[in-house]
Amino acid sequence: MAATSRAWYFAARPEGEPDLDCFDLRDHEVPDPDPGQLLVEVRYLSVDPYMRGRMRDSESYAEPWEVGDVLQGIVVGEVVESEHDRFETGDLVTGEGAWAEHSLLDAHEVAPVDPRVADPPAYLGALGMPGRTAYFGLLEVGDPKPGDTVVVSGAAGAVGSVVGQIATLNGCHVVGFAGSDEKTDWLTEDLGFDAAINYEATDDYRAALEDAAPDGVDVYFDNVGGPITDAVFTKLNLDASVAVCGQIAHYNDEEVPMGPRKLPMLIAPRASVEGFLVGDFSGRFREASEQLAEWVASGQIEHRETVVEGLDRAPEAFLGLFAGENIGKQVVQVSGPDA
Ligand code: NAP
Ligand code: FER
Repeated sequence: MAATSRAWYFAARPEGEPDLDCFDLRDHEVPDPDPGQLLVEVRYLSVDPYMRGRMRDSESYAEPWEVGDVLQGIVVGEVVESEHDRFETGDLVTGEGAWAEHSLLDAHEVAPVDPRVADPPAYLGALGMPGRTAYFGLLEVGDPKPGDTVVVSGAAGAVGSVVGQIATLNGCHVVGFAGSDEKTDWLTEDLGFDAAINYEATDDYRAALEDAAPDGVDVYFDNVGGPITDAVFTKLNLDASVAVCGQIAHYNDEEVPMGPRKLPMLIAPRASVEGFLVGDFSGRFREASEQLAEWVASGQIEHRETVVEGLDRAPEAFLGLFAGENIGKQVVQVSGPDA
């Protein structure tokens, strides 16, 4: 039976900072699932920085949204109708769906959610795409050695908080940049970071880094770009590596900011700077998911989600990413026992 569901539509492309006018909440008809599809009741919806890229009218790693489209994102949901023999009604799954109460998912593209390993929203964070990004970006691109100093920006976010903890497990000296005392306290008191810098409370990032990373920087995991990255570039050690994961400080820019940049700082340390996409490692997702689940189940990696209640607040949750309102992974609870 086809379901009627409220869903968020893309209403207008933003210029600069997006706002609530970019979004429109309407009813839509969800068709019956075709063979190979699952109809799910959405429990949790992920909002992610890359979605800002999908609002642009230009091809990138993610296909642009067209005005009038239902917005897409990774969800955790409960199967209410299955047209695939691997899944049955009542199963919890995660996969690409819609910003909606009900969504059709492709059964070949979903993964099971096991609430015995972690609460379901963790499958959008440490046990989902952000966790895998941290795992491959740090271990394969950054490639730290025990004793190295690893610096991560956006350190209290979904990706950054996992990066720092994996670096700690690898015997590194770990320093994070984040935007509040509550965040830096979480990093040093709960997650085992050696030091954390609240960049909103200091003007001199370079001096703060000299204190936090007295031996210089061997690996920089960059989630943000901008002036934090400029400061880290001045402290790179010989053969340092920079893993460029994200540049959220620039996602709302309409023009590439020009001016004196820090590339000369890469010459003497012979530093390598490498961008990557988590999808580059899709052939190894099972390995990452198993390792992350083991670390989470054993308590070696802590995870945290900031939960905004209600589908109607999804745009607000997305916009909050650019104001640093989340600690850990930002999710929206759409339905469920406690919604
Ligand atoms: P997140 O870190 O959970 O959320 C974004 C955070 O960015 C905010 O909480 C905020 O924290 C910080 N931020 C926002 N504007 C900033 C600015 N102007 N300067 C410094 N920090 C700022 O998001 P996430 O999902 O983990 O993603 C982190 C980064 O990784 C993003 O750039 C994302 O695009 C990227 N990413 C890349 C891949 C890939 O495959 N390459 C995959 C996933 C994510 P503060 O309070 O600290 O400012
Ligand atoms: C992001 C989330 C995902 C991002 C990139 C990706 C640069 C890439 C995903 C893929 O591999 O397709 O925030 O920012």
